[in-house]
This record gives sequence, structure tokens and C-alpha cells, in this order.
Amino acid sequence: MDWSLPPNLSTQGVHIDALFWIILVLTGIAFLLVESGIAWFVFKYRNREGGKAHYTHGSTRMEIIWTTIPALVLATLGIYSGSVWESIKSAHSFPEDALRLRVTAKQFEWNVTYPGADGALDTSDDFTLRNQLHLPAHEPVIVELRSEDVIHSFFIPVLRVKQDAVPGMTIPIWFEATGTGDFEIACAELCGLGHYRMRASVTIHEAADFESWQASQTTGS
Ligand SMILES: [Cu+2]
Repeated sequence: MDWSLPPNLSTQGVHIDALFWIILVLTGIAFLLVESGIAWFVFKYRNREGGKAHYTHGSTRMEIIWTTIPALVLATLGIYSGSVWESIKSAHSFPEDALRLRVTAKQFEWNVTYPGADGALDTSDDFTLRNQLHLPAHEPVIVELRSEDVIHSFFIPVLRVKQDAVPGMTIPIWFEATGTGDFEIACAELCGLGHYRMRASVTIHEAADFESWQASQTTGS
């Protein structure tokens, strides 16, 4: 079994993975300190014949230290993750000249609408494929996420993308793939009895191959 993260193929993934590892290491250290402290105290102050309890008011100095250090660590993490969030999710982080796709989730499939040769959605050369997401690498992509029925979650681990699709809303997300290959979308929100089979293939092409793939879809050749 492989416990490590899936390979990262997203320009945003470096920061997300860094946050993940920093938090894992920090909480890991805190976990070990606290648990070994508990184990040591359980052993040291175990019941012994003739043992006598004594009252202590604690240590103000220790309390200030173990309040200040976690507060500083949490504030630093908050600022760091806030800036990462800003660079991925905020309106002004979205690239201007991105390829725009629309993904509409429904029980239990992903319908992907491509803009066709004119590069614009909602025009006559749009085409929609069921459970097949094709993307160019090394190019920003914006996906407009929608849902026809219930809440689904659009999850592509290698692109470090996970976003709920909510009925009545169009939620844009963006990413840029750094490599090519075949992967999978999984629905990450329990959305009904067929949730387990709500998956789609993701094919990341080199940009030129994506263009010719898209052309072959519209001309029917
Ligand atoms: Cu779903």
C-alpha cells in the first residue's frame, strides 16, 4: 500500500503539499509530546502504597509559554494558508486567457462541455461528452462547476483540485497541469446510491494534441 500523496501535476500543488506536510509534522510533534507526557505522568504518579497527593497551583510561566508558542504557530499557518487560498480561490487570481470548460455533475455522471474551435462556451460549436475530461497541459484551465440535482464534489487528486458542485450555483475553479497522462475524477461527496460509480476519465494532453483532439471531436473525423 502506498501511503504517500499522489504525484502532483498542478502548479498550485506545491503550496498545497507544503502546507499539508508542515501541518502534519507540527501536529505530529505536538501529538508525540502530549502523548509521551501523558504516558510519563500515568507512570510517575501511579497509585503507590502510602503515596500522598499534594496541591499545586500550576506554573504561570509554563502556561504563558505553552499558550504563546501554539498561538504563534497557528497565526503563522493561518497567514500562510490564507495567502495560498488567495492565490487559488480569490476572484483576481483567475487567469485571463484560460481555456474555459463547463462541468455539470448529476447523479451519477460528469458531463463536460467544451467550447469548440471558437474557444467560447454557449456557442453553436460547443460539444458535451459524458465522463470524459480532456485538458491541455501547461495552460491555465477554468472549469465552471454546476450540478443538476444534489451536491457533488469534483475531485482530481493529481491536480490537487477538490470543489463541491452545488445545485443552483456556477462555481469556477482554475488550475494549470504541469504534465500529461490519464487519471480519474472521483465524486468526493456521498451523493446517492450510485455515488461509488460516479467517476470519469481525465486525459491531460500536450497543448497541441489537445487542439487536434478538440478539432477531431467537432469535425467528427
Ligand atoms: Cu456525486
